[in-house]
Amino acid sequence: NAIVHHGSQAHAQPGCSRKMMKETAPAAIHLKDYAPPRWRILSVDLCFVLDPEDTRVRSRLTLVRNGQAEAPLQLNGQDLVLHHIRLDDRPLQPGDYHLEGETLTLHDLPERCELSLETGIAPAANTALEGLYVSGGNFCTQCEAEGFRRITWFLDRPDVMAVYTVRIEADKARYPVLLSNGNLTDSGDLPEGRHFAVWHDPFPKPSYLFALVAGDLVCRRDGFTTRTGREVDLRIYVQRHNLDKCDHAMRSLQASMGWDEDTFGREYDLDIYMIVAVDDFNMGAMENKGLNVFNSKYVLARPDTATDDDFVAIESVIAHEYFHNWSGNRVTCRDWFQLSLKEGLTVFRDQEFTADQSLRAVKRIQDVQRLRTLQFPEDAGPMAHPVRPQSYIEINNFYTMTVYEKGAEVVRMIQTLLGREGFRRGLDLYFDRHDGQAVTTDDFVKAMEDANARDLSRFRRWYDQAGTPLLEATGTHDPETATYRLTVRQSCLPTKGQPEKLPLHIPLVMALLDARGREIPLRLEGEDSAVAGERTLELTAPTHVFVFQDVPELPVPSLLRGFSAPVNLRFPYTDAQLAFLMAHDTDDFNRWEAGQQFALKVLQGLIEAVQAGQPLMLDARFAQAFGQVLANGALDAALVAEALTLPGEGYLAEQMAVVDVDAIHQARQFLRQALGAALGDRFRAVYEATAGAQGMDATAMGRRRLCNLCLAYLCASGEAEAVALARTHYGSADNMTDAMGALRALLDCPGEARDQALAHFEARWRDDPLVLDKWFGLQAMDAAPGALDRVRGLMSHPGFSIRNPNRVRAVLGTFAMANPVHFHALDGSGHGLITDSVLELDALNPQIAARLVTSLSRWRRFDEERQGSMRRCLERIVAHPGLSRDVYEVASRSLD
Ligand code: 0A1
Ligand code: ZN
Repeated sequence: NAIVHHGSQAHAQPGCSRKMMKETAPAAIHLKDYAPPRWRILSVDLCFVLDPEDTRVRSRLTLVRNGQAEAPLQLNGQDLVLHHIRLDDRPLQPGDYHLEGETLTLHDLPERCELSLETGIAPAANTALEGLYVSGGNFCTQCEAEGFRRITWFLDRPDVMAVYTVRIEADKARYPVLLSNGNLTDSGDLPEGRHFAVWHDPFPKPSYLFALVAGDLVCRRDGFTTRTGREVDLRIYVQRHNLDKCDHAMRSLQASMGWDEDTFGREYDLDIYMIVAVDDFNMGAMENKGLNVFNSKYVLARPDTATDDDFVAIESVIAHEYFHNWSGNRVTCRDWFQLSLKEGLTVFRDQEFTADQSLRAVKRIQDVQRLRTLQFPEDAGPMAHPVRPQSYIEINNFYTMTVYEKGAEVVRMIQTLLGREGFRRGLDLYFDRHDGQAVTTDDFVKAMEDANARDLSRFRRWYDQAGTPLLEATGTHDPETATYRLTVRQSCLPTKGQPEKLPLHIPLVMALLDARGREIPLRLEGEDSAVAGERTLELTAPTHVFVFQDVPELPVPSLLRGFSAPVNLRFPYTDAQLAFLMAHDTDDFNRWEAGQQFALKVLQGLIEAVQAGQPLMLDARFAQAFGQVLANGALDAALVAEALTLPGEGYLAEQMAVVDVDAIHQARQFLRQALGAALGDRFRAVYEATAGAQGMDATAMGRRRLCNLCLAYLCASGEAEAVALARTHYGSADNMTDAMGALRALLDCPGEARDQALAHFEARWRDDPLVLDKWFGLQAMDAAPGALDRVRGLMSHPGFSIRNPNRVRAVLGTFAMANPVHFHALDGSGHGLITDSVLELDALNPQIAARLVTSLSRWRRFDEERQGSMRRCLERIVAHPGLSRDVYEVASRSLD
């Protein structure tokens, strides 16, 4: 790196911190204000001289003007100390540039020039975990969305793409491994026990994909031969004591690479692919080109330390980051409003991958549960925003369920409308047309249209309209004419800033079932011949009437099969029809859904009974339908387990006008206990039949899931025998899934068995932070009295640290999101604990603090007392001096 220093004249100026000045509310950024960059950066040479307290970053940028001659160059920077600056060969003095707040401005530059900078940063003091920071004594980076500006001055926006060459210098003993994106081109020793490495990434990329890692790491190596015969070197870097927990991640990576070739024709493009696991990470993982950085939770797994769900989650996150190499890196986002361009598409891709590795229907059920319990509430609350938001204050707040999960649903609907082949054609055209570009969601839809000669103009509204649409369907049968009239009406409640909602283009996959559960061939009025099986109705208007011909008797409609659109569906099914669909629907997803809707009706009745002080009774027809599923040996165990899982308390809360956390909890606990008692023998029999499954394949995982579910129902019944069984289950568990299954079941059974198991678990795993998180989480969600003290106790456990995002999520996140009865305690103590923690955390890590605030944002959904308590907490947060933009945005939006 050829930057010349001008020694003692260094003019150090700390950049403005991102904390707000008290009187200025931070400004929002709007999509409508997007303008192309006025400068481009062709190449970047970086040199890092690493030191935890004072790292020096020298950069040389090759700049070219892009447009108007007068336009100044304005670089972004945050918390940087500027030591030197040179333009071409000329050192600049403070009068030659303008440094204000987070912008460095230079006027009157030539068309093309080289700008050299030296900045100083303090990675060890970086608790926000954005930019360059230290985790476990090692250096790592996180640059998405706007972390690169915490490393050096730059045009830190995704539509500025440059070729990077990175030199890293560090102490060799402390940091033997030096990594960055692309290929290693040089390395060697330096005086005084230091060494260096030079990495070059030939693919132009936005700064958010930059990565650097330096530390004392070991790697698990393997390879992959691409379909064109290129050998790719695969490496997973971890701390030495974790080397025996990388096999599953490596296999997942290889499977992902093969799947993307087979399914979408996408081949990897560099000679090396590296993954680094770090313990302190705000999100799940990051797709930096050729050098993914992962939260260690999504890498490390051994059957005795990770549950089956962990194994599946690791496989899916590894796949997600790998798939980003095309959907995100080769074709990236023009601006951050387009975030779903890469995230919605990549989530869709990873969902499909997981569906192909296991049981498709089970994967679909789990994805829909996730969407309903996390995205629907977001879309119905004060943080509601379209898949493509119109404005934001802090982009980090928009890595949301809406951008990710609803965004994936939007992509899935395109596939449903175009068919798999049509979708593949569209995707091929998209990658072909936009390779190496930074584009918009419109460009994506356009490629889909062009490759299929289809008009998706009304469909585009999915990107711009917030809120979950409601479909209200009714059916009438006319025996005289043998016709069935299906009427479907769509609507959507207003959301903030969008009082009027326009009709959307919605694919409604459906079938009509006869009395024996067979699909009736479908012929609509005006059509010549009937088509067997299901079909996709396209809704584009507020109301549609579909008249099906040759329907001799009243059918049972199976609607929204496979959850073909992210909507709420209402159809006036009778209990008998729901029981029929539970047993006979030919669509696996809808068979599950019928059970959920039946359970929902039953639970709603119980909630009303609790509220009215009436005795609670088990619905016999529901118990019978439930028992039949349990007895159905033809079904896959994983599917049975899904069918026997009652809707969660959060989903139930969504269905109520005023949320009553206590009544919901009591009703659901009653139903679990009553089912456990009524069907005890069957649960016991299925428990015995599924116990002891070996291996990590989908079948074994399904059996363990069902086995542990049976155990939980048996324990819910409260019988002493069941508690003994759970104790044995825990004692003999040779894998984490069964150990956790037993603990979870015992959680409902206060007593010695439970206390002993929890204590044993803590003693066994206190030195493994990822495993200890499970123990933290279990107790944080415990609904037994005294939760607040328990949570405080967990926060003073030696394994807890408020600086580590995983620990915060395990204790505080779980308490706020999965312990409604105590989080919403009437005395406001739960709200208060979270509020205190938010403020403490905000000074350290604004991103994580802001996530926690969302638990308070839907205060209007509760009774007056709880509303008051939550609102006062939000007001206390907003009034707090020195608040971050992140927390300010969530808290203030929640209040207005
Ligand atoms: N792009 C990553 C997620 C991610 C986003 C932001 C981060 O820091 C603010 C970190 C990771 C993904 O989708 O996997
Ligand atoms: Zn992603």
